[in-house]
Amino acid sequence: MTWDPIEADSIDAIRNRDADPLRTLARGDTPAIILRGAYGATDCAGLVARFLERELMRDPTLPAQEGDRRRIDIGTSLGNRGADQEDFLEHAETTRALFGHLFAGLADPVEFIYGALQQLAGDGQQVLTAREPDGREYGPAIFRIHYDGHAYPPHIDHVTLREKRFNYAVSRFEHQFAGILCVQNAVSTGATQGVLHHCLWTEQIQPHIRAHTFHEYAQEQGIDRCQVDLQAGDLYFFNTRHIHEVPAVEGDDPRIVLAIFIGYNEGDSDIFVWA
Ligand SMILES: O=C(O)CCC(=O)C(=O)O
Ligand SMILES: [Fe+2]
Repeated sequence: MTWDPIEADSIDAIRNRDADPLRTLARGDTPAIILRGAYGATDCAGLVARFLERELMRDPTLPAQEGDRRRIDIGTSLGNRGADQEDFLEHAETTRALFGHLFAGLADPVEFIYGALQQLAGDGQQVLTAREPDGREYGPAIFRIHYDGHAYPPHIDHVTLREKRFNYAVSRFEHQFAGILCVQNAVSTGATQGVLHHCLWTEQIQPHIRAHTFHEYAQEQGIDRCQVDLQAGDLYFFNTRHIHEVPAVEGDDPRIVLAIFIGYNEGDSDIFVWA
């Protein structure tokens, strides 16, 4: 069976091809669901201008300084902040407050990404921001700004399998997905694009991840890969248990995405979203 993305320019077209695309993603039968050109290019440019205006990102046209970070986050990352749950939930509150006014005058990209996911899920499941039993919510989504030289080497994302965070409500989900809206891509050399490997993580794979030898392993094993070429306004979803990577950003245009993580169980009434 070939391993191809489910790709279209509307959710209806995606669901005509696959009536239950999130289940297909959970089962690993497709590398990605790709929605093309769904968020406006003008709004993408508007977001970048807004981040610069509010000094939420470093202006890439200014000379680089010693110690500049290669990745800037606008939002609250469970992966980075989850070690202290109190601090994480407090930080998430500031992100929600920021997102309450950051998009004024633009199409709300967080609402957009939640809406797309809800449409993919259909009526049987409700998409909502992840929350603890006491009702406190996680950060709803995160902008990530990646500058020249930033790369994600082959890895997975999973709250329990990788991060071993059993003290969060999202640990009940068997499957974790990511949703990535491309707000701006690096200059179009085509080099900086996400790659998904047709290989679900297991304990046996971990030594190759740790030793940075996954590429050799994948070649030996003849593992398929799927490169997802994105332009501003494209949105893709993938199962983060598939080994994946993003090669280094090249050039002065940072790669900017809006990212969410998604907790999914077949037949569960809720789909939880966080960052
Ligand atoms: O930016 C992407 O396309 C994927 C990023 C990623 O793998 C991650 O944030 O864990
Ligand atoms: Fe990832």
